[in-house]
Amino acid sequence: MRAVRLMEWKSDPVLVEVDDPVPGPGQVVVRIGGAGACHSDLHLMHEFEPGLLPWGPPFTLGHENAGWVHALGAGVTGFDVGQPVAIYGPWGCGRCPRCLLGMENYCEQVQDAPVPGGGGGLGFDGGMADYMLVPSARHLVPLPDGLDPVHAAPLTDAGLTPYHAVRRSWPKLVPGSTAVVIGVGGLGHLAVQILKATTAARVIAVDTRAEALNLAANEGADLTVEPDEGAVPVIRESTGGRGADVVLDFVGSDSTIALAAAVSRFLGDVTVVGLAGGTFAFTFFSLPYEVSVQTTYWGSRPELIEVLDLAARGLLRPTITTFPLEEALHAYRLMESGSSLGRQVIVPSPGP
Ligand code: FEH
Ligand code: ZN
Ligand code: ZN
Repeated sequence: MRAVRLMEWKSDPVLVEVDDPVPGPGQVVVRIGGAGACHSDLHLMHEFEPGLLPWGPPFTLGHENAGWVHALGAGVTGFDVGQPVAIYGPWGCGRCPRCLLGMENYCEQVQDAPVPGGGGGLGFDGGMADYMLVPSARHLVPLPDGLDPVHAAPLTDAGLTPYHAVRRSWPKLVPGSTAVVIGVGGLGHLAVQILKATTAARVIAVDTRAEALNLAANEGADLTVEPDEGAVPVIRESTGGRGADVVLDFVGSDSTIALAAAVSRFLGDVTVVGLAGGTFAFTFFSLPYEVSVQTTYWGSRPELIEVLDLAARGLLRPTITTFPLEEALHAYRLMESGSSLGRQVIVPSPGP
C-alpha cells in the first residue's frame, strides 16, 4: 500500500510503498477514508528532535483518522467488515485508572502502551495511508448514521481536542458569560461551533486573518477581533469590563498567552491548547484572582462519542479541504503558509 511516512525528525514526509498491514489477535485493519493533517505534524517535521519524546521516526503520519473496517484479527467481535468507524487517537495501556475511564490521552502506564504517550501517526503507523493497523478494537468508534469518514476524521482531533477544552469549563459558560477563542484554525473554527452548540456563552474569536474571522462569524461568533494593540480593551469593554470567563488559546505563543491572561475574568479559565511553545511569567498579580491556567491534551473516548453525535445532528460542521494521498505534503505546506481555512483532510481512496 501507499503511505506518507516521516523517516527522520526535521524532515519532510515522503510517499512510499509499504506492506499492507495484517491484523494480529485483537487487532483491526481499517481502510482509511480520511486522515486529517494536524498542525502538530509540522512540529514533528521541523522542531522535534531525538530524545524529546519516547518515540520517534520512521512511522506513517496521520493521527486524525476514520474509515471502514477492512480486516478483523482473531478474537475481535462487535465490528463488521465494511463498517464505518472513527479511530480514537491516543492509545494508552488500556488498564490504568485513566484508561479504564476512556481517558487514554492521560494514561499513567505509558510503558505498557503500544507507543509510550503516542498512537497512530505519533510513533506508531498512522492513517495517512491506504490502510491502518489499529492495535485494539477498543480504539474504534462506530460512526453514527449520516456521518461519513471524510468528515468524521477531523472530528477525532480537531473536534475532540477543543470539545474537551470547552467541556471541562462548561460550569463557567453560563448565560451572561463570555468565551474567547484565540486562533481560528483547524481546532479553533470547531471550538466556535462547539461553544455555540453546547453553551450559553457569548463567543469572541481572535485571529490575524480576516478570512478566518469571517469563518468564525459565519459559524456564530458574536464578535471577531484581530490581536493588535486594541484587542484587550475591545474584548474587556465587550464584557462590561469584567473580562472573559473562559479563554481558549489554540496558538500557545508568548503573545497569545499574554492576551489570554489580559482578557481573563476573576474565577476564569485560561486553557492553552496550542503548541507554539509560549511562556508566561506567573506571579501573584499576573492574573485576575482565582483564574485557573492549564493545558489540555486531546480528549477521552466518551467525549469522542459525544462529538460524533453533535456532528451527525449537524451541530458540528468541519470546514474541510480534501487532498489525494500524493498531495499530502502540499496540504501541509498550505497549512504552514497560513493560507488554508478549517482542516485539510487526506483522502487515500474515495467511497466505501
Ligand atoms: C500531537 C502531538 C503532540 C502534542 C499534541 C498533539 C495533538 O495534535 C494531538 O491532538
Ligand atoms: Zn493533532
Ligand atoms: Zn493507561
